[in-house]
Amino acid sequence: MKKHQNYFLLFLIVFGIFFGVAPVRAAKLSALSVKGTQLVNDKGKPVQLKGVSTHGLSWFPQYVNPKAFTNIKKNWNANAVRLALYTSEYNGYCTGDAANQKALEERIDKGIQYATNAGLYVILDWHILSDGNPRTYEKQAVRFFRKMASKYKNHTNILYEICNEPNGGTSWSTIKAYAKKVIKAIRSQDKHAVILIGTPNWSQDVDVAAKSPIKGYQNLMYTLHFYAGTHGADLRKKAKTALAQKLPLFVSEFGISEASGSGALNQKEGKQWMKFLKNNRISYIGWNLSNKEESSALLNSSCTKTSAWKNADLSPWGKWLVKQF
Ligand code: IDC
Repeated sequence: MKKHQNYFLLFLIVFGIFFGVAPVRAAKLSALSVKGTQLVNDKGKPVQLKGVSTHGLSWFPQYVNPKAFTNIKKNWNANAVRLALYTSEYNGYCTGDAANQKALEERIDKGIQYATNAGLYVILDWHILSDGNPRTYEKQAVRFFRKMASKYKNHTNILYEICNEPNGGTSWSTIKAYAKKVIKAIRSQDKHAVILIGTPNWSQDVDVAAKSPIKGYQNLMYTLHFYAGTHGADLRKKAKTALAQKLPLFVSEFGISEASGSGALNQKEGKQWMKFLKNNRISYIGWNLSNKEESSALLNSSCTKTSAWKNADLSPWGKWLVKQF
């Protein structure tokens, strides 16, 4: 080989290292697990996830983009994003046609990719709501989560939330029967990922779940949802009861508006909740990343930007939440 060819080869190698092997990609996040009631990293240190939830992926797809997710991490200082996949409402995963289902899965794939590149944990949320009983679409859930867990078993940054908010009087034993099937499907592919389980009465009755938690699996947590405009000390009491019984809690959705997603913000009650979450190092995810005209939207309804938000683009709730991160 001639000398100038050697130099050229050397140039290629150095160029390759700088631009190919080491692109601007976030380091792999620590795998999470559950120790007692606490979420911990791979060194056993407590971890508190803090982040935002998308609105329904069918409703507001525009916010699933790389710059938005980088903004969440870098400008807002959050470390997690929740992808809300409605099952029933508004082109839901289980009520829309096959093309809609495919589009939603592609959006999830992109969302996971963008979150991973941004260095965020990502919660894949099976957002049951008007379909109050998770068993309504149990078969679809089992198939969906098995597929996702198989695809993403090598990711260390994914948490599976298997039923947003059971309601309509669905009992804890019914939810448990559902959860066992879905957990089994996930564990057939991924032995470790943290799984979040919804609780009765719109994920409020954690005290009921605490009396009879799911046995035989590691890394399970139970969800507690609150809206400070509606829920206060009474609901915190349920949470305290559950913690005292060693039930691991995760606040995968909350707001300080009323539970309707609208109405006045209650910042005072919101502060009480944040104190409680901080003291107990409970992870929390704020609802919702959109500019919908409702007080639980994080962006002003006049803001049409889908990333690079200035403080003035945030709604009063958005400003409040970002200060907590
Ligand atoms: C609300 C949205 C609203 C949408 C509605 C659909 O904010 O724009 O029209 O869902 O039915 C929840 C649910 C969450 C709700 C939210 C506010 O998980 O889907 O979002 N909320 O009502 N539980 C308690 C409150």
